[in-house]
Amino acid sequence: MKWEDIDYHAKEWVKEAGDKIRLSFEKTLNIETKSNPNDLVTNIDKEIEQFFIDKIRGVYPDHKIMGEEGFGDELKSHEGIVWLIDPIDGTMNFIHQQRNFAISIGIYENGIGRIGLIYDVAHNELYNAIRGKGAYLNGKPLPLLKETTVKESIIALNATWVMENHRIDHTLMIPLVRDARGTRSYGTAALEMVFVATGRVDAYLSMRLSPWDFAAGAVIVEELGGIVTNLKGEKLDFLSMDTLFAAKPGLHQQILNDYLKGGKY
Ligand code: 2AM
Ligand code: CA
Repeated sequence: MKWEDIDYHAKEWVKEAGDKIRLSFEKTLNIETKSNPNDLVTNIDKEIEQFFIDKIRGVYPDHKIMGEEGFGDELKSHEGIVWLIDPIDGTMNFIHQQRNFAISIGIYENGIGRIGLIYDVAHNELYNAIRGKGAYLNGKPLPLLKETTVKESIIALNATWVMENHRIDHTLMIPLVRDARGTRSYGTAALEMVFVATGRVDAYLSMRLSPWDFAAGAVIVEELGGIVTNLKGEKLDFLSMDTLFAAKPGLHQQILNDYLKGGKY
């Protein structure tokens, strides 16, 4: 019952937060930069994170919170129940497009993902999974993922990783892009994970993400039989930044063996 109760509250709060974000479209945003001129944050990112923290602390005072905007707790371990919150994933899209962004909430117990919620506010589409109980889009069950191969795949990745960059040897990415049926870039890790979960894309790769970007998506993708690791094929620890590689079964192994092996990530 415990997880159903937490899921019920989380869904109510996510929908309320979505209403607040939709109302903000009518107002002027206050935009600031963080680590670099393209790393953006708005007053809405901060307000929504604070909204979740107030709600969680009111009902679950013993739960811990890791939020992108830093209003949560300083976590050194995943002991107990931890909420990993990105109030707006895809902030640049939120600012420029008012779409292609999402609220992302993963709820973990002792490091194991129990609940994933990703709310595509602009489309009013709520994706959720409770570990072992299936994954859903607006309450409708999503089918399990089927195996596929690179040549039949659409792969989501950012074009910057195929250009010379200081994170990976970009020449490793070129054969993958060439052999795939197509590539796409959406600029929101949470929705790109949801696109893997729904089969709209077959794999998603990123060179640098934070736990709140992929915590919810990992629960949803894994619940449907997809595989989520870093680019080395290792388990994620959900405490530190890492690379990310989510894909359908079969395809995950093929890309790891035939394209990613030997790279430094
Ligand atoms: P954000 O919008 O919540 O910051 C864009 O390709 C994706 O990468 C988005 O999910 C974005 O999340 C994330 N992202 C952007 N800048 C980042 C950074 N400096 N560190 C980690 N993730 C980042
Ligand atoms: Ca964010």
